[in-house]
Formats: sequence, C-alpha cells, structure tokens
Amino acid sequence: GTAIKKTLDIGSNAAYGFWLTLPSAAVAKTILRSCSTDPEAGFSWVLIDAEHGLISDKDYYELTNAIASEGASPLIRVPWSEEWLIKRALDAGAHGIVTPMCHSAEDAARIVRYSKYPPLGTRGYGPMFATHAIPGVGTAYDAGAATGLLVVVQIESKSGVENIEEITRVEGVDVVFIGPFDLAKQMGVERGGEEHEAAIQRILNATKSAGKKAAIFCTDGAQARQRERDGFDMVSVTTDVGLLGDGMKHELQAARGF
Ligand code: 3PY
Repeated sequence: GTAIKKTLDIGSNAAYGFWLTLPSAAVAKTILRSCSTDPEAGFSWVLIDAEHGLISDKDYYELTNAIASEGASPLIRVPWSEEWLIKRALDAGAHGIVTPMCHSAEDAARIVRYSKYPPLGTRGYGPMFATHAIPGVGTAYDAGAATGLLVVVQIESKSGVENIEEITRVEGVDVVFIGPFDLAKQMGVERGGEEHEAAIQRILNATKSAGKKAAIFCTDGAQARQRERDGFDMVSVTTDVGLLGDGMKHELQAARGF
C-alpha cells in the first residue's frame, strides 16, 4: 500500500505527471518509455482523464495496467464524485482517484468515505482486478487500500477556495489538486490574472499548512518548473493531446521553413 504513496515522495523534486485524454495504452506507454522509467527523471504518475477526455470505464483496466507496467502510478479522474464511479475506478487498479469540483469539507469527507473500505468508509468490496496494476501488493491490498490509495480532490471553484482551510483539514484527503482552467471560469476571473494567482497561492498555502500535498495542472514544462519552484509537490506537465498537436505543428513549420 505505501508503495503507492511513495511515488509522491521522491526527494526534494516535485512528482511530475501528465494528463492522458486518449483511451490508448499505446500512447501512455510510448510517452512513458520516451521519457524515462526512472521516477526521479521521468514521470511518476499519469492522470487518466475520464472527466473530460475520451476515456470511459471500459478503458480503465488496460490503461492502469499499461501505466503501472512502466513504473508510474495510474490515477483516474472520475467524471464526478459519485460513490459508484470512484469504486469502479479503484476496482480497475487506479493507485488513486481525482475528483472534480470539491466545493466544501462535506464534499471532501464524502469523497474520502467513498474511497475507503469500512470501517473508514463505505467502499464496496470487489478488488479482483485492482491488484493487477499494483505490482507486489498481492493480498496486502485490503490493508494498503485504507491508507495507500491516493485521495485527490480538485479545487476549482469559488466555494472551493473559500472553504479551502476546512477542506485541507479533512482526514483522508492526501492531495489538493488545483484545476486552473475551471478555477478561472468558475471565479469569473482571467486565467493568470491577479485574483486567479491569489486564489492559487491561498490554496497552496492552506494545503501546505495542513501538511497535505499540493498539485496543479500545467500546459508546458516551463510552467511546470515554475510551479515546482512555487512549492507544489505534484505537477502535471502537459497533456497527450496538447503535445501531439503542438509537436506536429512545430515539425510542419520546420519542414515548411517557418
Ligand atoms: C482545470 O484546469 O480546470 C483542470 O481541471 C485541469 O484540466
């Protein structure tokens, strides 16, 4: 179980990950192998996006296993913080779940409950396939699942920011993950503007004060590097789909001599 959380404890560096929006184990493995399978140098986690991407729960098992086989931790962002959605993601071998739009401490406590077996929570029992994507965990899954699976709540709304101090104090919440795009839209402020950045800093500070891990979504490596300097523990560098488009555009422009 603790092996799962270790992916976030890699010395003084942030744990870097990326966003997978395509339902393709081949894409995930290609990216992980092209970088490095050493978590100190490569990616230590991959976010499987079932909220906005093209991924559905039919894809989970193959994706979690492919990602885990390359030494990275598969995290699934569920479409919404519903008990049955969280259960299916964990049962498919996710090393943790990420839930969109956590607005309050009540939301956070509910998400923790859905993610844990009794007596800590209400998660139904059926981990027949969950262990396949967790190398070496074997029958220790039940015990490890209580503490080893990451519970990641996304803060990306005005109320989420207003309630951040209480949210970070909820026991069982491991990581507070900022969604900068939704945060700007939900607050009705400009992304990258002063109010947006102030909200990000407030979330970061509250999270660190509570002794929890802080995470954020970025769109490129330079931004990710800056967020690591800001003190984020877990940083998403970019997305599969963003990378494909940008990479092709860059090469086509080079070919055309632009
Ligand atoms: C956001 O920025 O809103 C996210 O959730 C990451 O895509």
